[in-house]
Amino acid sequence: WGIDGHFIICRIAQARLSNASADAVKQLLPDYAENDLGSLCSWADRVKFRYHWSSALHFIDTPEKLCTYQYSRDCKDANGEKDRCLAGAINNYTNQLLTYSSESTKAKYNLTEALLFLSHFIGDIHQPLHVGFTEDKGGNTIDVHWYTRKTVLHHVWDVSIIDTSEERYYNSNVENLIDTIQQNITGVWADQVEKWENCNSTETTCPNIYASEGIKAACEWAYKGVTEDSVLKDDYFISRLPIVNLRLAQGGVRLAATLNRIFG
Ligand code: DCM
Ligand code: DCM
Ligand code: DCM
Ligand code: ZN
Ligand code: ZN
Repeated sequence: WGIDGHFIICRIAQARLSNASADAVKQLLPDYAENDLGSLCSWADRVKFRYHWSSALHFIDTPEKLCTYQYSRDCKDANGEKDRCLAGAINNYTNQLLTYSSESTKAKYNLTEALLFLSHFIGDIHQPLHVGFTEDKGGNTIDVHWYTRKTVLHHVWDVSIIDTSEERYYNSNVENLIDTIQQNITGVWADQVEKWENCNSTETTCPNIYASEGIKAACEWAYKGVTEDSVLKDDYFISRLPIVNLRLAQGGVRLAATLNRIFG
């Protein structure tokens, strides 16, 4: 996602925190963030160049056309480096944050950075093309037109669909889009939310579930009907926007659920 996608997910999440985790997040955020997790939700993108090792943690590559994800195949030894992918990073930073209440182990980690990485990566794993195909780098090598503008398919899903939605329906105001998603979470999606939150297990977070949904959505919605130099306009926008809104909602709900399990 771009800045707005991450901002939306962190804002939705922070409003759903338990008292204990709201407190922990407040303690971990730097003062200049003024207790707004959304304002630092894109921090992980800004440090890609400073922390070179982190750039491979923003995505998962899966084999062309299979439309499936498997941790052992796609992350465990990705690029010859153990667990160096988006799902491995989510597990890693979740484990780091679990040391928060233990004075003896928390000093090993920078838990402010761990919170900012985790908040960003639970967002990214809900962008379908961050769990795309190796061969096209999650849609980065597929040239398309978004209406009249030249771009790549990956960017359409990171940024363009959200931007066009904000311009067309929300008076170019991201807060209005957040309000609508929050209304849907307590409205039309209310009976699914508990299922989104749970991990089907005793795990603190479940990136493998999020990633499996992601590659499925990438095949069914993002890649579908798109070829090199496709012109994407209203047909694509109108049919894909509900998927983008759903993934933003799930990202926010699951970030909150994960933080609530971490901090109790
Ligand atoms: N790291 C991470 N997530 C992973 C693997 C590594 O955040 N899945 C981070 C933790 C270290 C940093 O990479 O702070 C540098 O690791 P290394 O020294 O192994 O390059
Ligand atoms: N790390 C982790 N999970 C991973 C990979 C790395 O928690 N999947 C952590 C362990 C160390 C740091 O990153 O704190 C350095 O990683 P490594 O020891 O793999 O170089
Ligand atoms: N990306 C991805 N899959 C890849 C490579 C990159 O999803 N195999 C993502 C990371 C960034 C965007 O695409 O969000 C652009 O990547 P970069 O800046 O590395 O070109
Ligand atoms: Zn991206
Ligand atoms: Zn990212």
